[in-house]
Amino acid sequence: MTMLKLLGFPASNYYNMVKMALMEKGAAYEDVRVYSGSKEEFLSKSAMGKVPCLETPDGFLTETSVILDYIEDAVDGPSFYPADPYERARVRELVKYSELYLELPARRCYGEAFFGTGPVSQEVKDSVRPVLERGCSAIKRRGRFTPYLAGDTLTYADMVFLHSFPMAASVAHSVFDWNLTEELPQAQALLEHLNQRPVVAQIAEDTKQGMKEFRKAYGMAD
Ligand SMILES: N[C@@H](CCC(=O)N[C@@H](CS)C(=O)NCC(=O)O)C(=O)O
Repeated sequence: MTMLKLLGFPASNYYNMVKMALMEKGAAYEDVRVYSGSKEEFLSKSAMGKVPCLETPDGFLTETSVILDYIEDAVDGPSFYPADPYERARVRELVKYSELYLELPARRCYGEAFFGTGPVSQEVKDSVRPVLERGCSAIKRRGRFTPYLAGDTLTYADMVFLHSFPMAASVAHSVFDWNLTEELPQAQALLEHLNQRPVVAQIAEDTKQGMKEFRKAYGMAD
C-alpha cells in the first residue's frame, strides 16, 4: 500500500486521535501540516474544510470516526476493535458519546477557554453544561474502566475519550468553575493509564510544540 498521508496539525485533538491510531498500529505514514480552511484546493480534499484528512491510495477521507474505521480495515497491526459484533458496536457507542456529548458541546466554549476570543453567551453556557453532565453520566454507565474504557484492551473508544474528556474538563474548569472529574471519577485512572503509553507521551510532546506553531499561524499571543 502506498504510504498514507495524515493532513492536519498537532494542536488539533481530532488529528491526534487519528495520529494515535496510526502510531499504535505501528503504521508508516507521512505527516502533512495543513491548517483547516476553506480554500478550494483544501476543500477538494476535505469537503468540510476540517482536519484531520487522510490521503489513502484510493483518495481522501475525512471525519475522524470514519478514518479510524478505515485504519482498522486497511492498516496492518494490532486491532483496536473487539472481534465480537456487540462489543465492537459498544466501542463505537462510546466513541459517539465522547464525540457528541463531550467534545462537541465543549467545543462551543473553546473560544473562551483556549483562544481568548471573549466570553461565550449565557445561552450557550446554559445549553452546554447539561449536555456535558449527561455525557459524563452516560460514559460512567456504559464505560467499563477495566482498565480501558471499553474493557481490558485499548480500543478506539480510548483514543477518542483521551482527546475529548480533557478538553471538556478544561472548558468545565475555566468557563463553569466546575470539576468535570467529579462527574466521572473513573476518568482520572483511565487517563493516567493511557498517559503511560509511549505513543501518548510522544503525541503530548508534539502537541506542545504544535500549539506554539498553531498560535503563530493564527497570529495569537504565546
Ligand atoms: N467532525 C470532525 C471534526 C474535526 C474538527 O472539528 N477539526 C477542527 C480542528 S480540531 C477543524 O478542522 N476545525 C475547522 C473548522 O471547523 O472549520 C471529525 O470528526 O474529524
